[in-house]
Amino acid sequence: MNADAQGGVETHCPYCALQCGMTLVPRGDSFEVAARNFPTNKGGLCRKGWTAAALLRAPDRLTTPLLRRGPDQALSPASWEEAVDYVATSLRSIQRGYGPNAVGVYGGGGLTNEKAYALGKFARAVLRTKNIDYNGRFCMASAAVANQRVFGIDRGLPFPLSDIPGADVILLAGGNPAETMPPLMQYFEAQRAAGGKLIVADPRRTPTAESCQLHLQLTPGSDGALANGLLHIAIREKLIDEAFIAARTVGFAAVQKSVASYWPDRVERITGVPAASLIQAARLLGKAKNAMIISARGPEQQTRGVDNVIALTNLVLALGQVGKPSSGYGCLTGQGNGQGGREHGLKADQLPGYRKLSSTADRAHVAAVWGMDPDDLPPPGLPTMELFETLGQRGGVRGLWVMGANPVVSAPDAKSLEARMAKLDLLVVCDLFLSETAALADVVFPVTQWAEEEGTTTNLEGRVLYRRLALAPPLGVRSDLEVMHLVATALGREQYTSVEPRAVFDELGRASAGGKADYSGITYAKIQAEEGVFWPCDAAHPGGTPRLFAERFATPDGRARFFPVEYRGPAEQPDEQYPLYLTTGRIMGQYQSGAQTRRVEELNAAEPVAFVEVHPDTAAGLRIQDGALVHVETRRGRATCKARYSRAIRFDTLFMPFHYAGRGRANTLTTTAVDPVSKIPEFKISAARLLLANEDGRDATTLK
Ligand SMILES: Nc1nc2c(c(=O)[nH]1)N[C@H]1C(S)=C(S)[C@@H](COP(=O)(O)OP(=O)(O)OC[C@H]3O[C@@H](n4cnc5c(=O)[nH]c(N)nc54)[C@H](O)[C@@H]3O)O[C@H]1N2
Ligand SMILES: Nc1nc2c(c(=O)[nH]1)N[C@H]1C(S)=C(S)[C@@H](COP(=O)(O)OP(=O)(O)OC[C@H]3O[C@@H](n4cnc5c(=O)[nH]c(N)nc54)[C@H](O)[C@@H]3O)O[C@H]1N2
Ligand code: SF4
Ligand SMILES: [Mo]
Repeated sequence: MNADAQGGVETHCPYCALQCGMTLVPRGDSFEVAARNFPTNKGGLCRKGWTAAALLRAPDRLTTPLLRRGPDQALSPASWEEAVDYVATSLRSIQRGYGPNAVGVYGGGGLTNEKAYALGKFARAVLRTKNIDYNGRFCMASAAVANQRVFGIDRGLPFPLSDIPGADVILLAGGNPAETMPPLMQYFEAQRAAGGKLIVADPRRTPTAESCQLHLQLTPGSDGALANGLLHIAIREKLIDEAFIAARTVGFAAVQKSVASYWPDRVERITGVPAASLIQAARLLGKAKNAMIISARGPEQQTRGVDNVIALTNLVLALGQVGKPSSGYGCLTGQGNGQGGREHGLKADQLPGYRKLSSTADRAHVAAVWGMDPDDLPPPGLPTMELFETLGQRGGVRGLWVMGANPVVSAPDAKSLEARMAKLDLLVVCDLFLSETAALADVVFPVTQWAEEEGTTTNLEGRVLYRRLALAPPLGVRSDLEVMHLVATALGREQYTSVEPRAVFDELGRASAGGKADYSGITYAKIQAEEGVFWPCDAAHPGGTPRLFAERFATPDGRARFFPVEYRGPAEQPDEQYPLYLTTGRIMGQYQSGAQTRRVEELNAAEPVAFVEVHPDTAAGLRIQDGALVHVETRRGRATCKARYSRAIRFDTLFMPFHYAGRGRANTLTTTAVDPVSKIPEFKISAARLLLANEDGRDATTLK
């Protein structure tokens, strides 16, 4: 065990992208979480962080591989040898019969950089398949594309959190950090204390919106119109920064033309936000000395996700609010290592260091580090939703390897996904628990978790952090790195794997050297000494890069790009049959698919079951009482849960958290429509109807 002088192990939370510093203090045969004064969370943790040690002693932790020995048989314990052998034989037979791309890999943004890098290499060098993607596709993909197009580089926040309090005005579009990243709120509180103003755009008056000075309660899916409308007003009122536009950007003329038709009355009609509020918001932003725009999943998880973010970057660029302290556009990355995961090879089109699979030079660089012929590297693969479409289909993926995700709960139209998964020849899941996805698998490998291994994560600021090994894993459990090594060995390609996180990190440094996300100057020791290192960090910039874009953008000519964006509504609009908007998202007490937090007693006691948030006036019209059992229906299917009254939501909108499985699963309802470029699904908007569950006699009174 690695313990510091106080008898505790300094590490980071296993959950979200804030990656709060915490100390694990031994207590009996387990640990207790203690606060730690790390520069990001400054001693703060949310309820999930405080209770995270419960994960380490969860009673139903998997400790032996599980194998389904026949199609109609249940999963039952197997030895590591038998399970590895089964997987290798099955992978070989699938690839022999249907080609290398008939095996797919689906990773997770919770995996450390080391594991994410190793998984990308496992897919491309060991399995030689092009088909690898990850759950960040559901999360960060729209902002990632927009950031790359506009600024030439995708780092969630191009500035440190410590920049937030210095901003005079911040527009937070579709984020609810008071529930999703509570310790982050101290930065907004400091901003307010310094006289700053916060504007929140959200269809719900969330706890975050409660703390703001101006709440724009927009119609779901209308973000593009809102941002265009604000720019229209800023131009009309001469609040834009002509000098900045001329010196540091290209393409403004076309954008100016395109927003000409977004006059306030029209935008009020589209967004439902009063014209006076639009004008107030534009003036606040336009007159601020320093202004910031931050987005989260609200505008991003839409079929216009990329356009929505670009409309926001158009606004921030036109105001000249980029490239100086306490200004700029940033996106709040979600998962613990959502940032690092997409940098180091989990994405269908990317190699480590943000290199591109489509670039000959990039392929040559990475192939040299991996010791293979660049021609043997597969081409870019299918993004998640396209990959999921092909599962078990003719010419599609017949064997799927899932590491660090639970798509049966978290993917849209989850019932259809389950049906396709059942047609696979092989489903392998590596997890800590028998998640809903693992329960469908042919083989489940039990793996180590955060505090049982060392490794790095990259937080929402692009700060690379070190997680220490705190305790030995339960007997029978292996690390993700070991699992990949065992299977690679059985396939005769063990040379492409390593079980040692430090060795993997060193190699990642070499593979990323010279790339956009350059980690070559980062070591575990340096991270510990400096409380995290901001990438890019190479020999020439040993101190890392806390703030990007001071002198130039990462585009070839150093200028940021404007792109005209036309508002188009969501893929599915409410109609007579399905008259309400259904939006989905998060609540404080559960994390993601709930695979982890539903196993933490204290969290589950606080938020045990699924619910749908509905305005009491809307509910009254449907004769639905607060707490009644209701059906929420969309064109995909039906979920059953409790109605929860809330005056904080629009009359025309329902909200469901997506953390629950079974009958209350929100993703039974969501649409598979995706953004044409980022391929993110439209989790934030489906057309839905609400009805009392006992009206049709098909309901039950118990909820799963
Ligand atoms: N407690 C908890 N915290 C988490 C997580 C968790 O599961 N639980 N997950 C982590 C992860 S991976 C992520 S990605 C982050 C996500 O963090 P957030 O983005 O803050 O969370 P969400 O609840 O998905 O969505 C934010 C808000 O978008 C609003 N919204 C819905 N539709 C629209 C729309 O059309 N336009 C706009 N502007 N807003 C809209 C919702 O009402 C919601 O309040 O949270 C991280 N932190
Ligand atoms: N309707 C709706 N759906 C959504 C969203 C939404 O807003 N609305 N948001 C989307 C977003 S932003 C995200 S990020 C996704 C998240 O969706 P998922 O990634 O599917 O959700 P998680 O619960 O984080 O799944 C992680 C799994 O990995 C396991 N695990 C944890 N640590 C490790 C490890 O070190 N190794 C391995 N092998 N396994 C590990 C956990 O036990 C868990 O089963 O959901 C998306 N789905
Ligand atoms: S905010 Fe995120 S990182 Fe911090 S304690 Fe909560 S879940 Fe963990
Ligand atoms: Mo996410």
